[in-house]
Amino acid sequence: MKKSIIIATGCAAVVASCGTYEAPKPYGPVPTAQQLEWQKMEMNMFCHFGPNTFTSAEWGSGQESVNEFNPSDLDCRQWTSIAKAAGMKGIIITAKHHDGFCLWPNPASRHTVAQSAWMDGKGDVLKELSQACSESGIKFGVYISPWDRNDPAYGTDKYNDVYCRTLESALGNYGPVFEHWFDGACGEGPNGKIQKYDWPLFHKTVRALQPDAIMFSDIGPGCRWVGNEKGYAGETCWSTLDTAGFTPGKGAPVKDTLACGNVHGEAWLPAEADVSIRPGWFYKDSENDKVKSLEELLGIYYSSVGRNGLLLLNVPPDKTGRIHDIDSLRLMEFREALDQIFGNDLSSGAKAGASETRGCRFSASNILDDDYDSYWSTADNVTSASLTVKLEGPKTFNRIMLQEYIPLGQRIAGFNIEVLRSDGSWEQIAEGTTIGYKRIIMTDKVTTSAIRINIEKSYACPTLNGFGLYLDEIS
Ligand code: FUL
Repeated sequence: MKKSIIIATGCAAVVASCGTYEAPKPYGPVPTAQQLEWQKMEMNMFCHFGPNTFTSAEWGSGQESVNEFNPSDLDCRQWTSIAKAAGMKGIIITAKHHDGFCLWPNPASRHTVAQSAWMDGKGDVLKELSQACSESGIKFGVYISPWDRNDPAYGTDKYNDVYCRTLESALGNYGPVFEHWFDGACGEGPNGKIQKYDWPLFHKTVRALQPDAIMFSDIGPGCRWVGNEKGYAGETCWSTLDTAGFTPGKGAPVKDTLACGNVHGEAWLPAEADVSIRPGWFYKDSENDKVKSLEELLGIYYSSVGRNGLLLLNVPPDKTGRIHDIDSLRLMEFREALDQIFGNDLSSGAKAGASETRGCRFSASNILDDDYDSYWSTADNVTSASLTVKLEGPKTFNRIMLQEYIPLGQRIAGFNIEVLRSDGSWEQIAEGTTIGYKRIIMTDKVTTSAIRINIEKSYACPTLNGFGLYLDEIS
């Protein structure tokens, strides 16, 4: 009894001495609950599939016969089990690419699976895939190209309504859609005319049908294109972007801005890095020997997920309607490598301390636990500070992972990292600008028993909620 009283008294003293600070106020734009959930997905699979799979085109003309699309052995469960085994959390399918062919029986079009000979016109890829997704816990998303090289109304006001009826059919009948992909491409239709897209109407239509869907385009409104199709975000990567005066497509911000975002940008629009595992977006026999190597995939991972982006990796099904063995084997190697690298956090058992702390609720040790919502922070007027992580003993690593607590906004704009040398001095091994949801810093192999993170510049009191040290001996 006495013992417990003493312990209780001791605890009270600690609470009193370490302050009772409130959580920091959000800084600038912050993610919605849906954007946060989306960012935590980290890696999703893109599936380009359609008439181009059979004609080997990248951009179909829209004049293809509906019978070109004829997978001999469509197996969407194979796609979802490969995605799952690879650690992907969602799949986005090109339900309609620029050629206009719809992979589902879209009543707003005469150029769909329903008019084709495939499964006697009774096939429906969206039905198959959405079911396979819900069975396996993979989220289902759609790409529906506004550019349509087949629809006779394209290039007239009427087409905006046709496109909205297409959205209604695809988004209204297959359960929850986590992401809707608006391709910004806007070329000529079958009549040589170019469409003026009614973006506000398109957004309103998606929002009404799928209130939680993240809308992708060059400028959102849910997430932004990263500005290249190679799978890398800027080394500086703000999740905020200025969108006023811009449109998706030709009116988008310049590519560098899309890669880096805008510091103090007005909207929370995190970067999505789309890249294909093959040279093209659609499957081609001729590219079977050009599937990206494990090293290339790891490089893409570090430059996308490791730079505050989300990776959307395209793995196009082949003419049978299955993902080719070459691609799936490469994905399994990729997963194995990620598990090998990131399955062993060399900071486990470490102890963290900080030069500045916002009371014990926000102590440095919060960066070492597995709770996403526990984080380290400083008092409001403090915008630079150092965290020291003392390892269980000397450890050898070459990857350092940092996470900023983005529910309160992105704040950190400059940091460096030092390691403790055996003579007791500190040596700087890396420096950077932004952190965001996740930042993986690549260094040479280093052996040390302590590491120091110096936050040099932050637009409000800094926050960090995750930290890890890893050894990559593969890439
Ligand atoms: C681009 C398209 O033109 C490509 O064909 C592909 O779908 C890529 C993901 O987006 O804008």
